[in-house]
Amino acid sequence: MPVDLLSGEHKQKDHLARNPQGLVPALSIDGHMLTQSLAIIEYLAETRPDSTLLPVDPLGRHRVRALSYAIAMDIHPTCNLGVVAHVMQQSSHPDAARAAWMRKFIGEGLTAFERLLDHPATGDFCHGDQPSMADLCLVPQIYNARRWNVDLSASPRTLEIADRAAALKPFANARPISPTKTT
Ligand SMILES: N[C@@H](CCC(=O)N[C@@H](CS)C(=O)NCC(=O)O)C(=O)O
Repeated sequence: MPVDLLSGEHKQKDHLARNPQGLVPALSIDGHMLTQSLAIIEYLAETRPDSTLLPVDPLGRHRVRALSYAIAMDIHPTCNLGVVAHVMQQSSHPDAARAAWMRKFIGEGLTAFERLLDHPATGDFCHGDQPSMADLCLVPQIYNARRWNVDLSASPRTLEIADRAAALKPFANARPISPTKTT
């Protein structure tokens, strides 16, 4: 079910019962409430082995995890709602501080990601020709980069792959309901 971050719904009792961290996502599946996106995706990969979320070979699994972590652990946490709200509080020009912060961390992170994609295993998607966990991490990060007008000119391959993935129905179904200008 959708959780409205802008109205603070994720910090309300109902959502805290789903995830005591007060963060999204939380997934109710197989009779359990699961949190932490990467852990959720790994659970899905393990319990739905026909999915292409993680490759079968150890080196491929490492690469998909490394690409995923580059976004979910290195870029995303610096641009989260609570972090950026704190940055804004420290500045006398909060909107400008937020925009500069987003451009720096998302821009630098995606420039490095483009270099990671310069690899023989990159295909139509981040790893090979099927969407994997890495594409699941990439699509929302590109969505966020565009919201903040991050200069993506150094990341053409990243953008091409993200747009290809975003056009697939499951990705389209997962788009945020109401894009708004907050973190
Ligand atoms: N490591 C967590 C991060 C979750 C997270 O930070 N989600 C964001 C939305 S993408 C959120 O709930 N932000 C609300 C806030 O920072 O208050 C995961 O991957 O699930």
